[in-house]
Amino acid sequence: MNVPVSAASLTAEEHASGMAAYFGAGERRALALGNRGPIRLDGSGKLHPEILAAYREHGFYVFQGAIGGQELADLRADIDLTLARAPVTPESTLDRDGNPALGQEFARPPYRFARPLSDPLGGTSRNKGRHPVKVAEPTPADDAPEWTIELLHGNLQLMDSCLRLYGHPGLLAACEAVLGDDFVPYNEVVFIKEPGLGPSVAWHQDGTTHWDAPDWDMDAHGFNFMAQLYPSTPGNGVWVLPGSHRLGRVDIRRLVAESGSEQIDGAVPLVCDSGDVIMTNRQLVHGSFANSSPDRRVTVNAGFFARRRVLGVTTELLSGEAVTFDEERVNERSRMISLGIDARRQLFPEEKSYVYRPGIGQEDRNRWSEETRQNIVKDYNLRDMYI
Ligand SMILES: O=C(O)CCC(=O)C(=O)O
Repeated sequence: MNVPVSAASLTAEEHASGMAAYFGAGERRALALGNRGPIRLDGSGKLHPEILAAYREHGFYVFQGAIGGQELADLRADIDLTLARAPVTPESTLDRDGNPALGQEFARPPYRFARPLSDPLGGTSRNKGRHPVKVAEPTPADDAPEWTIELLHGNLQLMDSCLRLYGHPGLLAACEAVLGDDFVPYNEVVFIKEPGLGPSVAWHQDGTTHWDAPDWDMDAHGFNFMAQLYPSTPGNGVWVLPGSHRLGRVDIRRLVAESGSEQIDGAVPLVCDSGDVIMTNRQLVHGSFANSSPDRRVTVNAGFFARRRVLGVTTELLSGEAVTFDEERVNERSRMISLGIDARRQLFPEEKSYVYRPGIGQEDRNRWSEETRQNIVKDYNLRDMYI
């Protein structure tokens, strides 16, 4: 059974069984692409050209084992603590133990809630209408909570382990290979898909600014690192249409119509193990289905852009607010990269740190300490950039 678009009143079990054949075929295609392996750098610290070539061809690359045992454990523990301290409902100021919830000290609320197994975006005008088609919303189990947390905003101020991961030398070398050595940040969020609860993120392409630029190219809207704290499976993971990052704006409505359902032909799931990090082009057609599977996914995202695609650019944020990314904003926001590198160096002094070119000579200003936690890290995400 193919799950039809906007299938009404499917149970979670019916949803899962209706997707099973598509999931199996997609996973086989994903594993045959040849775009996964450990981070490989040459003698001068540059990303191996074969990795870059595979990324450019398919629009994503799976860096296997990029996060080691203790680091992975620290990230999981920080996520669990952050979730334990969340408000119990979107309006509440108290956590599940009746204590003041985390996040009220930050200008931007860190928690985003959704109804279990819902599709909050598909077919709506939200996010500048970039999710044109609604996907199936299975009915959650009778004992499901009213709300599930689907997203955390501002990882670098919420969790020190995320700040240290942000300074990962191999990942930053990959970033440099794709975007140049003066790359700049986008944002940092965590996608959470609890089993039987996680909502979908309907098919979309992320970028909304440079599609018609005369110098548009496959890297015009940057990429996200997606660090997987648990295995990413066809049921809980992000799906992408390989190579679609090279096509310009894609007519997603047409793709769905031609495929006969939301099961877009040729798409593959970003399957991988815990501790793997996927570099995913933001121009890929991608999305994730309601998590009717028994498996949790927690993905720590950190996005990056080429500086020239951001500096001096006027655009609209997803909220519709107009913004210009002037030099002060770009430079101040980019200090988080140097801080992440320093935070990592303090915990792993034996590891060779990545050298971020725009931060050279600024090291003393960008030391990670309790002082910089207050005056640089706190509310850093008010300067998030978006194109
Ligand atoms: O992690 C997910 O489920 C969706 C991710 C996504 O759509 C994005 O990062 O743009």
